[in-house]
Amino acid sequence: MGFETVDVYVEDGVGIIRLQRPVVLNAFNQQMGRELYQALKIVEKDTSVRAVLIMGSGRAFCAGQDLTDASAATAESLADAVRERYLPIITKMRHIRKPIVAAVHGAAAGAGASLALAADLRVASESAVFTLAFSKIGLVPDSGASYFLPRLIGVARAMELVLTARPVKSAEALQIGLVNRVVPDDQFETESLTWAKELAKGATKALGWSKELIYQGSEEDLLYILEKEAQFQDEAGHTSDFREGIQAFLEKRASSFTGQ
Ligand code: T3D
Repeated sequence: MGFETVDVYVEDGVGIIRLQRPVVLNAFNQQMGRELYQALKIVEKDTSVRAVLIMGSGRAFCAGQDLTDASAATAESLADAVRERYLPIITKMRHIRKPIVAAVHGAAAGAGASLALAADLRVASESAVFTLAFSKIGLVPDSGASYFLPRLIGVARAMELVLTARPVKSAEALQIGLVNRVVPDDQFETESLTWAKELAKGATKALGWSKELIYQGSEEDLLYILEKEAQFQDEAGHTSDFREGIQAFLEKRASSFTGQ
């Protein structure tokens, strides 16, 4: 695809988005923010894409805001930068009805950590390090970090990581629920892609609705969610993947889902 700071391509049903500013550990400048958002729109619309994998290039996932860009910013422009650059990306990730995996190797710092937190699932390489780096430069968590972090790891842990900006290695990240899986460095790319490809073979519509239910389930009241579950179950019950799932069960074989 014709982007400079982000690669986007499809492999076996997986829309792979790779951040491409390795010299600065894939730190976000304006262009990368814009191009990442466009890449997300592409994988959302492409019906051949049934799962999304976001990863970095070079030796890191993403070092957050490009601090050479931010140095001249005023408080007012920081507000604009956060609203205009990060808000569309984070909300788009939340609303894409396909599973999104963040594959984190090396550093995930500041808004780079937030980007990983906004994904539905996280796989980390053994040497990955997460840093809620905001307070180190006198800023507050943004790009959804203050929303995602306490929901994933609890308020006390989130508070510590934000107030101290202590780097968290992948073993601890797994133990506290910051990531779902940790894989050896030399298998990182293969394992991440394999997981995304497995997700891409799922009953895509049901997975998309499930994603929405799980997120709303952590925010809305029970009655609202019971009704929403009923509505989505009705829609899921009309998909060919549901018919295939039942047929496969009856025939004692693995399902072959098409995403329809
Ligand atoms: O303006 C707004 O929109 C406000 C929003 C802010 C949201 C945020 O994300 S705030 C947090 C910003 N990020 C950081 O504070 C992290 C800064 N980076 C680091 O602390 C370290 O680089 C790491 C811990 C991530 C990795 O350390 P290390 O030792 O592995 O690598 P390094 O040598 O520090 O970095 C390699 C190069 O990348 C280096 O350039 P050089 O010396 O080789 O020319 C370094 O300057 C550059 N780099 C790393 N992070 C950034 C960066 N350049 C620009 N911006 C960065 N964030």
